[in-house]
Amino acid sequence: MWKKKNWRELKDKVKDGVVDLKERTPELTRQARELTDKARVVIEEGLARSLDRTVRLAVTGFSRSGKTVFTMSMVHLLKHLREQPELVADLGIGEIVSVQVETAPALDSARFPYAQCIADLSRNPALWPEGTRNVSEIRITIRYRMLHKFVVPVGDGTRTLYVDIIDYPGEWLLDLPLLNKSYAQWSTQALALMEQPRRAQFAAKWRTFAQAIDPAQSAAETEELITKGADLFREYLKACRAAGLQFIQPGRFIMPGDLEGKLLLQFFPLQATTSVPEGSLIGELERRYEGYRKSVVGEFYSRYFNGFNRQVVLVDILTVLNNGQQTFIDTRDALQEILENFRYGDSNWWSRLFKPNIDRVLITATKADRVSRDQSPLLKHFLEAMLEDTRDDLAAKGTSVKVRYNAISALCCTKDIKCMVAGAPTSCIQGIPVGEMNLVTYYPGQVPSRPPADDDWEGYSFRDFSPSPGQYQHGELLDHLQMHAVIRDLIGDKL
Ligand SMILES: Nc1nc2c(ncn2[C@@H]2O[C@H](COP(=O)(O)OP(=O)(O)OP(=O)(O)O)[C@@H](O)[C@H]2O)c(=O)[nH]1
Ligand SMILES: [Mg+2]
Repeated sequence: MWKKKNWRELKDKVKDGVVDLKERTPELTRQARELTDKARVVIEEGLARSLDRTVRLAVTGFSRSGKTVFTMSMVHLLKHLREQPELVADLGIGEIVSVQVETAPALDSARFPYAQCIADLSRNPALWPEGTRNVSEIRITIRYRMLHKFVVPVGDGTRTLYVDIIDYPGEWLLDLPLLNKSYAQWSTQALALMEQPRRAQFAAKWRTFAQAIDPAQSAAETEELITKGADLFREYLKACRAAGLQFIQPGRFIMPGDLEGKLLLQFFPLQATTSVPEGSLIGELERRYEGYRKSVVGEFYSRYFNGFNRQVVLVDILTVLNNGQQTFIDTRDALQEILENFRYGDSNWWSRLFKPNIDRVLITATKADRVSRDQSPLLKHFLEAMLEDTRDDLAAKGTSVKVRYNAISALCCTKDIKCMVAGAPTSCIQGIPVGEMNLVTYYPGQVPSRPPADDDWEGYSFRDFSPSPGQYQHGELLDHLQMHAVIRDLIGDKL
């Protein structure tokens, strides 16, 4: 950017004949235009925020819950708003002037790979997006005119709404609660978790290792010991993940992003038996944990997780049911812990500009197309029952927080079909299971409307499906379930 000094130097050079202003004119014009464009964007964004026309959406969900597919679907449906007149009418918009899918709001952050997701989907066979390994952002800018029945519009009546979405590896979500935990608190919780029946088997090696070390021993020459402990702890977390458990902290131990092999990821939980002496092993572990908490977790969350005003919580209920009761308890507890760490409540004019709160939360069961459409209400009821404590907590946090439940499919891979099961006409589904080539028709079983009783957890096996091959090659709209309701709930009131 040009500073006063640059202009002064240029003026002197022109005066001395060193620079021919005519030659420099195109470059100067370009720079002036760039500055004007930047100023316009800053003013427009500020205005949009003060007028409450910015949606910054927190897409909250564990690994494989469906965040990337949800983001792709949301971007796609907003990008093609004009082709969905019933949604436009529902939103009360008179006319869509333009919809732009823009580079990330912050210039130095990666852009969400929307085009790649659509290209993969258009292949034959179609591919799901890969698991997310790093953070990316996307902004959709919608310019529109309202239906003005009684009000005379200002100017040509064009308004702008910004929708910002951030995608990230689900594993990192569980680092959020670490922000409020000391090393001692985290160690106590991590060690208690290891005693749960499902986890104890995976933790055996690490525990044998931990029993043989003295937390008070000198930290000098313990590098090898710390590396070994951290590796064993990582192995334990990976085994938990492979078994479908979700309460996995620290998240970067299993999804390191660009921290692979860094010293910041070399620590493990330990409890002090006596007071911690200077220069002890446990003191060193605490120092590293604090480094991770502040410079990795703190940085990430202050950069990306501030300023949300809307939240969607995605839960893959069907996979939870497949994995059984321990996974259910684990997922529920992990979700509750995470939701405690977002900011909820009223957003007045001032807080909207500087410190927004989340005033709407949509809790959704994802991948509802893995069962027949008539089972969507059951998924919703299950989710309500699973998170009933959370709903009460949210209600206590801010009277104006609106919490809704829903069951969606961001991208439908099946269709409903009636078939005879045990002599009776039954709602079945038809689709291509992941890893297979041909369509199958099958009865997926019944989703319970509440978490089952202790001895009723076995026997669920809801299958995964692939998107229909080549279906989206010619720019067709993505097939979805209830995504219009999601859009209405999350942005409808901001237009
Ligand atoms: N049938 C069906 N499957 C879905 C849908 N959305 C996601 N899936 C499946 O769930 C998998 C995970 O979805 P993603 O969107 O990649 O999950 P994620 O939350 O981004 O996962 P991470 O990037 O690992 O955090 C996909 O590869 C699909 O197999 C859906 O609407 N319907
Ligand atoms: Mg993802």
